[in-house]
Amino acid sequence: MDVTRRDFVKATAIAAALAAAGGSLATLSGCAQGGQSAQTTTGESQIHTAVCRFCGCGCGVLVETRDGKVVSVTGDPDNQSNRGLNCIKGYYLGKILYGPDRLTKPLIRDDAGTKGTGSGLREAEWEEALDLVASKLKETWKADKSRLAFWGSGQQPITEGYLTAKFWKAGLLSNNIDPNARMCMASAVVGFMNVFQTDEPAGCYEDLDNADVFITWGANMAEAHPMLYSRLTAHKLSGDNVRHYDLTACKTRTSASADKVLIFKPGTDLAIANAIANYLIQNDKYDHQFVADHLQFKTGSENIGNAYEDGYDQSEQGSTVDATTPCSFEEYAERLSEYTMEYASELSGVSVEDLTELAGLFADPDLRIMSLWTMGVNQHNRGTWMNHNIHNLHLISGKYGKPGSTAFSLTGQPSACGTAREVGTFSHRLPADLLVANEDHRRFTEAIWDLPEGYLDAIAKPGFHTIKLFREMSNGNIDFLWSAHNNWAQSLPNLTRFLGMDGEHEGIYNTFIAVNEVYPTVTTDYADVVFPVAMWVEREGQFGNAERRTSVFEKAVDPPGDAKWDVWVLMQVARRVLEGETINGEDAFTHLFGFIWDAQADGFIGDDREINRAIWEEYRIFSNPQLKESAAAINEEKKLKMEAKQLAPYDEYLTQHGLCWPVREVDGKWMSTKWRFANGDQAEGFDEVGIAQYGTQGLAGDVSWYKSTDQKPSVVFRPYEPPAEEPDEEFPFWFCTGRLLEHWHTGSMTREVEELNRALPEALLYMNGEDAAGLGLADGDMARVTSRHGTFDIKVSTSGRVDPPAGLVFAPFFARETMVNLAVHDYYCPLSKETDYKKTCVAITKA
Ligand SMILES: Nc1nc2c(c(=O)[nH]1)N[C@H]1C(S)=C(S)[C@@H](COP(=O)(O)OP(=O)(O)OC[C@H]3O[C@@H](n4cnc5c(=O)[nH]c(N)nc54)[C@H](O)[C@@H]3O)O[C@H]1N2
Ligand SMILES: Nc1nc2c(c(=O)[nH]1)N[C@H]1C(S)=C(S)[C@@H](COP(=O)(O)OP(=O)(O)OC[C@H]3O[C@@H](n4cnc5c(=O)[nH]c(N)nc54)[C@H](O)[C@@H]3O)O[C@H]1N2
Ligand code: SF4
Ligand SMILES: [Mo]
Repeated sequence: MDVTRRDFVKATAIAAALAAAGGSLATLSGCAQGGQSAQTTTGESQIHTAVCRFCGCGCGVLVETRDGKVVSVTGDPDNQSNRGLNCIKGYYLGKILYGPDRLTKPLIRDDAGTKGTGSGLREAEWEEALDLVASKLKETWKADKSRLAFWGSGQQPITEGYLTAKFWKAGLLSNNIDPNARMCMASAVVGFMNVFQTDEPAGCYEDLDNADVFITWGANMAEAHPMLYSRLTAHKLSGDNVRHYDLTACKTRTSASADKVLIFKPGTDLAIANAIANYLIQNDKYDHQFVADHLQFKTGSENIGNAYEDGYDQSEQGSTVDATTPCSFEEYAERLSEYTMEYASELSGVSVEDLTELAGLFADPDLRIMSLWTMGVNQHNRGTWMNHNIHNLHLISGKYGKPGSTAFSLTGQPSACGTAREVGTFSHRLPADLLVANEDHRRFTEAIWDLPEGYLDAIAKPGFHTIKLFREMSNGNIDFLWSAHNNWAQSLPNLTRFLGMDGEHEGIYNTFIAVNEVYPTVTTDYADVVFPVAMWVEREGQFGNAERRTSVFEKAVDPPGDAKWDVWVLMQVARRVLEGETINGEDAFTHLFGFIWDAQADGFIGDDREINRAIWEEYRIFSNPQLKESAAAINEEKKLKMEAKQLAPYDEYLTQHGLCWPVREVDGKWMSTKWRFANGDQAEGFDEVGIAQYGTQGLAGDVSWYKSTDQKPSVVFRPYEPPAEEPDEEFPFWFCTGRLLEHWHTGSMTREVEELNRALPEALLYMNGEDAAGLGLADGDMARVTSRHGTFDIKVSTSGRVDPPAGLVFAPFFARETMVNLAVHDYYCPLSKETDYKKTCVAITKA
C-alpha cells in the first residue's frame, strides 16, 4: 500500500537526521541502470512500505520508485519497531538490487568435475533448468528419500518458508529440511521451549526505553543490531542513571557505551550467571513471591560431552541430553552453591568485585534490568544451557515480563523468528511450533492440509539437522540438495571437510546441487543448477523480527532479466515432481497447491498480493492455541470452522505497518502483544492492550501466568562445562568469528554496493597488540591461521575495531577470499545442534 507524500517527507526528515549523525545519507541516484539515472528521469515517484532485508531489528522502510527502479530507501516512521530509524545498510538497501553481478539467467553445469573452480556454468532457459532439477529430485525421491534435502533460511519470507515446508513435509513426506537458523537461533529456541514450553520471545523493543540497567552478554549490538543499539544509547544518554554492563569475550564497538566492560574467558559465562544466581539465594535477595507463585525447578543431564563424532546424537550420551528431572528450590540452591564469586572469578578472569557489583543489580528489587544476547550465547558448545542460565537469573529475581525488565534474546536474520521458527522449516517441526514427533500435532496438521488421517505418520521421525546433513553429504550419502536464501559453502563451519578439501570427504562432488540465488557466491560455484531469483522488493513478502513483529514488504519493482520469484520456482519444480501422484484420489500437486496455482494455465491464480494473502490465511489457521490442544476437536470441527486467534488477517499488517504476535482482536481492532508471559497488574502505567494476559495454553483474557505446575516456567540448573577445545601449546589462541557493521554475512549482497564495500573492503584478523608483536606481526602483515580442522591466510590488524584481550583473535566471515570457516570447527550444542563459531583454537604464524 502506498503512503502519502507527507509521511514520506516526515520519514526523510527523521532519516536525514539520523544519517547525519552517522555521517551519510544514501541517495540512490546511482541505482538506476540502463543509462537511466534517477536524477534525469521525469516519471512520478511512488512510495511502497517495506521492511529491511538485513538484520533481525526488522526496521520498517519506505521505498521510493521511479520509472520501475528503486531510487531511495528511508526509515518508516509508522513502523513501531524502528519509528523511522535505520542504519547504514538500511540506507543502501536499494542498491543491493542493482549490483553489477546480478544473476538474470538460469545456469547449468554440465561437468561436475568443474565444481569449485569458479567456472563451468553455462546459461540456459528455465524449461531446461527446471526439468533437470525436477528429474534429479524425483529420481532421488523414488530411490531413497533419506538422500535428498532442502537447506533454507531465516531470510526466507514467511509465506515462502511455509510453502517450502508444505512441499517438503506433505508433498515429499521428507523431514530433511533445515534452515541456517540452526546455526543462529536454535539454542535460543530450545531454551524457550524448555523454560516456557513454547518458543516465544518474551519482551519487546520498548524494554529498551524503560530499563535502568542493560547487560549485553556477548552481543555486539553496535555492529549487528545498530538500530536497537541507538535506541539503547539514546535511553542511556537521556540521563536518570541508566547503566550498561558489557560482558564480552573481547572489546567491541558495543563496549563504547558501557559503564563497565567485563572481559571473561570464552565459555565461562555459564559460571558467571550461576554465581549471580547463587549470590541472590545465599544472601536471600531473590524474589520469594515470584518463585513461590510462578516457578518450577529442575535439574538436567550433565557431563554431556561434545559432538565430535558423527554418531554422537545416537550415542547414549547424545540421546539423553534433553532429559530433565523436577527438583525442589532447595535442591536447585544446593546445586548452585559451588558457584561462589571466587570460583566464577577464577574461571572467568572477571574480578570478584565486578561480579558482586553485577549480582547487586539483580538483588535490587527496584531496578529494571534488560539482558540482551545473540550469538555469543547461542553459538556456544553449551548454548542451550547458557540461554537457561540467563532466563534463570531473571526468573528468580522476578525481573521478567515487566516493561524494562526482561531476558531478551536478539534474533539475527530478518525472519529468523518469523519464518524459520514459525512455519516449520526445521527437520523436527511442523508449522506454528508443532512437532513431527507429536501424534496430535500430526493429526492437526493433516486436518489443515486436508490429508488422510495418518498420512504424516511417515514423517514422525525428525530428519537431518544441519550439521548431520552436511556431514552426511561430505560422506557421500546425499544425492540431491536444494538451497535458497543462504550461502552455505561460505557460512558453514568446518568447510575444509564439507567442501571436500581434506582429501577425505569428497561427497560434495557426487551430490546434485540446486541453488536459488541473486548473485554468484561460493555456493553457486558448487551448484549444478542455479536459479536466478527475484530479490527483496521485486516480489511481496513478510519478515518477522526479534520482537515478534510481522511486517510486509510490498512488491515495488520487477525482477531483472529472467529472474523469477522463489515461490514460482518452487511451484514449477513441485508440479513436475508430483506429477502422477495422488492424495485422496486428487492430483497431489493441485490438492496441496491448487489454492494458489492454476494447473491448467500453469501459473499463479492471482498477483503477488493475492498469492501471499492466500498462503497467509492458510498458515493463520495453525495459530489458534485452542485448536493446538486437542486433536479431537480438530477432527470434529474440521478446518473450515477453525478461527485463527493469534495472527491477524493479512491486510492488517499492511494498514498497521506490522503487528507483534500474539495478535488479538479487541472490539473489532487487531492489536499487537508487546510483553509475553506477563501478569496484567505488573504492567501498570503501561498501555493495557500491550500486555499479553495469558500463559502458554491460555487464551487472551486469562490473567494468570500459568494454570498448573506443569505449565509454570522452569528454572533448570545448568552447570559450567568447558568449551569443546581449549588453548594448548600447539593451538594457543582462541579464535572468535562474527560480524562488522557494513557487511551482511558472506558479503554476497553488501560487497556489490560500492559504498559499503569501500567502507570495509577486506576482512582482517583483529589481534591484541602484544600478541601480534610477540609473533613478529605488524599491521598489514599476512598471517596464517591454522586449527585442527583447516587453515587460511588473513591480514593482521591491531586497530582495535574489535579489541581482543591477549590470547584471543577475531575475524569476520564476509570475505570469500578469506574463508575463515575453513578453520572453524563444527562441534555443536548437544541439545540444539547449533555450532560454536566462537571458540575454535588456532595457531598463528607469519604467512
Ligand atoms: N552488520 C551486520 N549485522 C548483522 C549481521 C551481519 O551479517 N552483519 N548478521 C545478523 C545475524 S544473522 C546475527 S546471528 C547477529 C549476530 O550478532 P552478534 O552475536 O552480536 O555478533 P557476532 O559478531 O556474531 O558475535 C560477537 C560476540 O560474540 C561474543 N562471544 C564470543 N565468545 C563468547 C562466549 O563464550 N560467550 C558469550 N556470551 N559471548 C561470546 C563476543 O563477546 C562478541 O560480543 O547479527 C545480525 N546482524
Ligand atoms: N564464521 C562464522 N560463520 C557463521 C556465523 C558466525 O558467527 N561466524 N554465523 C552463522 C549465522 S548466525 C548465520 S545466520 C549464517 C548466515 O549464513 P548464510 O545465510 O548462508 O549467508 P548469507 O550471506 O546471508 O546468504 C544469503 C544469500 O541469499 C541470497 N539472497 C538474497 N535475496 C534472496 C532472495 O530473495 N532469494 C534467494 N533465494 N536468495 C537470496 C544472497 O545473495 C546471499 O548469498 O552464517 C553462519 N556462519
Ligand atoms: S540492517 Fe538492521 S538496523 Fe540496519 S536498517 Fe536493516 S534492520 Fe535496521
Ligand atoms: Mo544469524
